[in-house]
Parts: sequence; structure tokens; C-alpha cells
Amino acid sequence: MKRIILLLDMDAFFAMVEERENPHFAGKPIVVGADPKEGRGRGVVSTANYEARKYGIHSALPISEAFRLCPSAVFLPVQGELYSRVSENIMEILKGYAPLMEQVSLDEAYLDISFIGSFEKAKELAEKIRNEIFQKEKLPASCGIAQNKMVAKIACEKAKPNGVLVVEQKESERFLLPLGIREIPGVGPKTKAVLEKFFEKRELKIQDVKKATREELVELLGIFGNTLYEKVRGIDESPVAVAQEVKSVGKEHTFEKDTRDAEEIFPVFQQLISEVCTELKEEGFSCKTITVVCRFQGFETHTKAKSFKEPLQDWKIFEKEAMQLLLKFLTENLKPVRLIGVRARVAAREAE
Ligand code: TTP
Ligand code: MG
Repeated sequence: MKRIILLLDMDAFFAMVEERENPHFAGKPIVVGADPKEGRGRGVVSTANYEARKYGIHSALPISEAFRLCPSAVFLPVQGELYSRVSENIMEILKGYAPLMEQVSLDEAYLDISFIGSFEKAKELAEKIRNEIFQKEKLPASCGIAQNKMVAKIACEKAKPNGVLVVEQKESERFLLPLGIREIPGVGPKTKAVLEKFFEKRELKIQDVKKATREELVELLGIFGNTLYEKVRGIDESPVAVAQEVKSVGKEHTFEKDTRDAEEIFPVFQQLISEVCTELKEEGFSCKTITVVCRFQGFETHTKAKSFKEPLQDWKIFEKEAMQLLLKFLTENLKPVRLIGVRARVAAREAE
């Protein structure tokens, strides 16, 4: 049977929730994220509405830069709990439309709607879903529909804002060819750089990468080369899988001034660890992976992670392992530190 996959992703999610809660901001550029402190703020943008994006403001941009680009924008703090509640409502609506749903983030989920039989009917269904979300939550969403998750995801990006794009199987190769290689999910700046060096060409398109053999891509990128060989041909067999309950708890801290002072860094790090551990304990979870993030002067950001076969349940060991990861950062990189963070990936305990 022909697969039909729908990806729904909310438009400018945090910002549109804020706009809904504060209708007098409608039409204004809205930036959700860290406090800009009149341009001296040191955090980042979580997201910006489409008005603010016209100024070049986007997720993960330093908030000071966002302030410089549009000082008159409305700057709002992140209200995580509010967005989680809205997200739950949206996921409830989606579950009503397909038995097989995979939520991939707060505002994004894949539905396997193969049962619907045709792309035409799939498009009607997408409009129905978006309508229900708009009626109930007063928020815009976009949908991509295709024969697999990857093409559906890219189609959704192209449908934004507030649209639906169907890419049928027979059109999908032509749809992909002219796109930049970064549009393939999983291709980040590092992979792009490796490919550009190999092809001795910048601004690589998907059609360029199609010229490489499977062996060449595997040589360059390891196992991901195999996947990439298929992805540039529009092939992605990955199923819509009900996500395992994986949760993560993370805390981070941006220093007022970049620092190398151990007396400043370590107490803050210990505080973050203790906050993470307290939250983990409350949930009765145990830890499978510890990730430490370090952002150095100049915004260069790195992460180091350690996974455990047997979930950690002893927080003294957690602290020791996290400290070791941080120490590695500080010995490998001598630049002043701007931000540190620690995250624990936890898996629900299996029923005994
Ligand atoms: P996205 O769906 O990536 O972005 P978006 O919904 O704001 O905009 P659009 O989908 O229309 O392009 O992320 C969903 C939310 O996750 C976003 O509203 C805020 C949060 N987020 C961050 O906090 N930091 C980030 O770097 C990104 C990408 C998202
Ligand atoms: Mg979104």
C-alpha cells in the first residue's frame, strides 16, 4: 500500500501563543527569548513571529543581535508551562485523526494517514485538522504531505506560514533537486562543510550531492552517508513510530561576563546539577545520558555526552560524571566561558 504521511508543525509557536494571549500585540514584531536588557542581554531568541522575521530575527540568534535588528519589537520571556499546556491540547486534537502519531517536539507531529487512500483526500484532511486547531486554539499551523517523513517535513517548511503543501511521489525528486543540501533533515553545518570540500563547490544543492556514489558518501560521512544517499533520492522508509517516553531535564546558565574563574564556574555548575537532580527525583526517573553544554566566547557552542547502559540512580555519580565532562571542556578549550548547562536524558522505569 502507498504510504501517506502528514507532518503538522505550528507556525512561530511560542510567539503565536503570546500573540493570542496578548491580542494588542497583533501585527507587531514579537520576539520570545532571553531578556534583551537594552541590547546588553546575553541569552538567545527562542522564536520570533513572522513580523519579526522580516528583520532577520530567528531562533537561536543572540538576543542582543535581535535587539539591534529591531529595538522596537515586543520582547517577551519564555513561558514554558503555558506552551506545554497548549501543546497538549494540540496533540489531543491530532490523536483524533490518526491511530498512528509520532510527536517529535512541542509543536510538531507526524501522522500516518495511509488509510485515507489518496493525496487529494489527505489535503482535505490537513485543512480539516488546521481548521479544528484554529477554531479551538486560535493558532496557525502548517502541514506537509508526502509518501515519507522526510519529504513531508521539507514540504511543511515550504508550506509555511499557515499553508499545506502536498508533494506526491512522482513529483518528489523534482521537488528536492534544486533545494540546498541543508534542507535535508540531519544535514548540519559540519556535514555541509565536509560535502562542500569533497565537491569543491559552495552552496551545494541536493542535485549536486546526487552525483556522489553511495561508497563515496559512506567514506565521507560514515553510516550517515548511507542514509544521505537515499535521502537525496527522496527515499526514507522510517516508520511513524509512537515515540518512546523519553524525557529530559536540563538547566543552563549564562554568565554576566565571560569567565575562566573556577570559583565562579564550579559553584554555578553544582547548582545546575542539584536543580536537575531534584527535578529527576521528583519524577522518580533515572538517568541514561548526561549531556554537558559549554558555550565559549564568540558563541562557539559544544556539547559532550556520556550514556550509561544501566541507568544511573546515584546522584553522587551523576555529579562526578557531569564534572568530568565539564573539566574536559575547560582543559581542551582555553577560551572564556559564556554559558554552561547540564541535561539528563531519562527513561521511564519499566513496570516491574
Ligand atoms: P520550531 O517549530 O522550529 O519553530 P517555530 O514554531 O517557532 O516556527 P516555524 O515552525 O513556523 O518555523 O520550534 C517550535 C518552538 O520551539 C519555537 O516556537 C520555540 C522553540 N525553539 C526554541 O526555543 N529554540 C530553538 O532554537 C528552536 C528552533 C525552537
Ligand atoms: Mg513550528
